[in-house]
Amino acid sequence: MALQDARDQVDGAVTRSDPRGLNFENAFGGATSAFRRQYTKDLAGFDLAITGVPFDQAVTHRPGTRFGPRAIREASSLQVFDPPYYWDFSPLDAFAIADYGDVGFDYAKVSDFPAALKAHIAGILGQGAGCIAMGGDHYISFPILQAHAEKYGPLSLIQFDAHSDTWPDDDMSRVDHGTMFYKAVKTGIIDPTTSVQVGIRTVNPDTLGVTTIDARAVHEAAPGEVARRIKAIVGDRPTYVTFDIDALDPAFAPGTGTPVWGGLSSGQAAAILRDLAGINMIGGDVVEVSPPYDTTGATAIAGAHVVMELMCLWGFTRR
Ligand SMILES: [Mn+2]
Repeated sequence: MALQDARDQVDGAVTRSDPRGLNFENAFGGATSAFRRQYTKDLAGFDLAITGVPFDQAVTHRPGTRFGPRAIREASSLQVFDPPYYWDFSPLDAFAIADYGDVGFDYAKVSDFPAALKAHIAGILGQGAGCIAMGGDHYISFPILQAHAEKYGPLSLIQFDAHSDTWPDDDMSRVDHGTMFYKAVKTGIIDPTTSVQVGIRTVNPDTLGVTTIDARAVHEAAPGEVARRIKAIVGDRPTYVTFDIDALDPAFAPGTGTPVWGGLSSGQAAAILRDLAGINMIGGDVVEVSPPYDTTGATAIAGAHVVMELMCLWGFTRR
């Protein structure tokens, strides 16, 4: 690409005519859609939609993830010049990918939020596109999983996380980022026997039957071996991948609400995600990126890398 062409290319989020392809506009300027993809709610002709869920009212400790989608979009502008390393294709070239914008909701009507998010995701899936979501706190995975399960049936879950998020929900009504996978198991949208949590390093004696590969187990095995164990658990079943950025050690992702030491390095996560290629991934999310605690921007950059890896995993079997 000639420098002059690059100078001509600006605001690809609204001006690009081809939904496929890399993007060479200045990383520091222009409208910051996710990966410089076209902003649209009309998914005719699109394969995959990236959407933001700026919701952080379900946290137990520090808020701030409502600013996550915006920060990940900005960080993603660094990842559109080249194909992703380790992969033999670029999802940005191989697929028509849209930035579907954010879910709309009334911040002061928290009880209305779950239904609003589920309908938002169903609106994407109903147009025949896949969906990758950017949080937001981890509660958002529950309405998103509900929408996917209505289309695909009970799902296998791969959850990267410091916390199990399977704490009991007394009347199943909590909007809580620590109980949503309890509800997902109890309501049958997740099959615990074919699901796995990776990077866990907080106590929860009842895993509800979900396999745990805790942080120490990750550290004591090669990334490729961890990926093989995960793939053996989910097999070829329809699988949803949720990546809580606090799966990474606070040294790599300090900008999150409930950090715990002893976590995965970004290098371990990158290698594990790459070696999951071939799973039947039907959707995914990255959650808990909290820009107010992300003083260097490293957490948002990690979040954008995870979204890229999720796009690769989604696209690997669909090329
Ligand atoms: Mn979590």
